[in-house]
Amino acid sequence: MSRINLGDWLAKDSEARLASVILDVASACVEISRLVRGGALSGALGEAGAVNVQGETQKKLDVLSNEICKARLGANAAIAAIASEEEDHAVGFERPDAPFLVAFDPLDGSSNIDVNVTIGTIFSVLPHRGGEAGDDAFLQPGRNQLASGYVSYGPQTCLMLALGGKTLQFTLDPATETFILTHERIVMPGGTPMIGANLSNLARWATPISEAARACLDGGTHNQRWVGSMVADIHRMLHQGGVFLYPGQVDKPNGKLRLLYECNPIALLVANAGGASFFGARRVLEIEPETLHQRIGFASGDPELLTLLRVTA
Ligand code: AHM
Ligand code: MG
Repeated sequence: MSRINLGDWLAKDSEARLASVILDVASACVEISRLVRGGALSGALGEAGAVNVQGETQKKLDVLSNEICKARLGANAAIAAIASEEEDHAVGFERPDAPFLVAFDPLDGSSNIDVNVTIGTIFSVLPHRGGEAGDDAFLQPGRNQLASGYVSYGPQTCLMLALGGKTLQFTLDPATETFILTHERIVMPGGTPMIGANLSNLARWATPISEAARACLDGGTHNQRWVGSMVADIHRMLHQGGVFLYPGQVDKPNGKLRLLYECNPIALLVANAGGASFFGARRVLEIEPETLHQRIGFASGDPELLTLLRVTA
């Protein structure tokens, strides 16, 4: 089998500077994957002793992953600024003419770090229109994304990439630490009766969706899966179908997940694979963001199952 690595694949038909951004994200993720693989031996487990802007206790791996991404992307002259779940504000690099902004969650699924369960890095590449690249520069709808994706650190380390209307998968070859193309086009299978959701929240979801989900699950027609790392739950869904739900709830009307660096990048991957993503009646990729760390309720996946679950009602 002939093997195509990420660099060669991007060199074929991507703009060179955008390709360099994706390659730098990928190489930051290779570095993070080494820490993840080493676990306690890397000294990367446990709490960092700090709290981020969202009021969440940071793990050591959250902080280390953020530093790795920031250093790697800050060295790329095509990037004007980055925004991270772990930074209060956008971090600009004083390059007003650089064409790209990158928003990321350096380590998604933090609650799974210390228990050896799949975690990931999520990223979104946006255009930079010139001038100062502060928080406001990132407040663009997800449809503007030039590329997005995630790397999941699981039994295999996989890069899912949304680019040029397609969702592709690359798998990290542990021997050479290069990402090799393994799935040229991901298409979500339809008709899978699978709901990915934290059902301990179901009683607090809005009525139409909670009733519809309860009917599916109590009726025995649908199955439920929940890893608790969005990258892992989405990875299952992209390959096997179904839906992923983290909707708004009575006590959290805007849900938990962040629009700019969690939901938008996933929504583009899912759209390219034939799915759809909503926050209530709004299509996620059309939402005009108001703040950098804005949260939204998120329902994503097989359009028919989303309709059955009345996510837009
Ligand atoms: P994080 O970025 O702090 O890790 O939070 C996001 C994660 C998602 O990966 C996952 O879908 C969700 O939080 C799980 O939340 P819960 O623990 O409420 O099930
Ligand atoms: Mg996250």
